[in-house]
Amino acid sequence: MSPPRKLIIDTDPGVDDILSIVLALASEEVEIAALTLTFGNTTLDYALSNVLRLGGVLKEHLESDERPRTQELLQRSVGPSARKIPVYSGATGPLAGNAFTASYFHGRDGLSSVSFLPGDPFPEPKEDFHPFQPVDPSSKDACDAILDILAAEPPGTVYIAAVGPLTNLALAWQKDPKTFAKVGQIAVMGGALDHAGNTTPTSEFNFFADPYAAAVLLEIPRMHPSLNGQPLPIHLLPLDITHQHLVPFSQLVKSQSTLSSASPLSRFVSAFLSQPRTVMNSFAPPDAFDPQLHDNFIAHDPLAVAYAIFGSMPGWQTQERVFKMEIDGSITRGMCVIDRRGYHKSSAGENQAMKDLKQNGSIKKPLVEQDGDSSPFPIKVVVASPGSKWFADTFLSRLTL
Ligand SMILES: [Ca+2]
Repeated sequence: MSPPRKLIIDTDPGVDDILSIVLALASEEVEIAALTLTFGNTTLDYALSNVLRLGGVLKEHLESDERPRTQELLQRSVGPSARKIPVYSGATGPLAGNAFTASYFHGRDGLSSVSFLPGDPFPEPKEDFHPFQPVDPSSKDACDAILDILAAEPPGTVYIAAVGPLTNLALAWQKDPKTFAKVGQIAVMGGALDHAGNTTPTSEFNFFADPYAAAVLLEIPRMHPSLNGQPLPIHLLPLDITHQHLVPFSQLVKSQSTLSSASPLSRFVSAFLSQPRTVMNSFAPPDAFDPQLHDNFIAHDPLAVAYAIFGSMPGWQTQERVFKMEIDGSITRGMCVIDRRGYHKSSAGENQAMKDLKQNGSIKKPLVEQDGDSSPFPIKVVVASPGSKWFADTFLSRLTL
């Protein structure tokens, strides 16, 4: 087997983030080069605390769970001789505009308030943070960590799974586009193209949280001098594909009667999925709750990380799409605006009213202006996976709950 691919996970943990980190830790196909943290589902301090809590749980899980499968999957990345994974803190808010979190869905701490449970059953480890090593942001922050890793490795070898707002990545691109362009692939969980939003009627959370950063990365002009005519290798996984990848909550969450005999990781996951499960269940029509239809975890971030791990497997398909980011619309912030009029070039369909608006200064995007030709690259969008059953089976078998 070839050596594991280096993977940076840029993340705002967050319940589905934590599950996606476990998936990567249990996958010998990749080596997590770093976790880079951003605001998003929660604030940055809770994001870091949640990762450290996961570290404590995984250490206990590996020590107490004697199943060969657990040892086989986790010893390499979590065991005592494993290299510690550096955790860098990054953006505390978007490139511009107001900061929002998703506490309504993920809880006050981003993990269904597990930090506030009586007796603190999943504490931050006091010492020996296996498998994670937090780095003081005053010595190196997430943006510089991303650039340093890319600078140190051969071009095209480092992949990034971006499962939070894109702020850290946009800052890294703006700071040093030439180094950033060495990235092998960026699997981005974000956006909604032909699917409804999940935060507003039009917008998915990560793009809503920092539409400016999304615009910076997704609207890079094709003639940017650092790109040598090639697009950044962004592969977008919007809600259109993540909503096709569900895992029944009953497979992730232990019932009350089996909880006491469950593994440490299973108890942790059961605790932090409580709020998202309640919220998801509440979306069902009051008189027609059907567990098969309504009691499912939507695996947004785990699917993006699965793509970073297994993306060369047969069954994945991509399609190029062209769209523009709405950055500050009063009701459409973070929307992926697709020209559905059938024109081939985004500018070809502009009418005189749009041109007048641009000329008189009513339309301006100072934060996303880039050098070079203004027409953006089409974005590669993931439209099919090896199957929702393949995904759920793989995900569950690697979680070792
Ligand atoms: Ca996330």
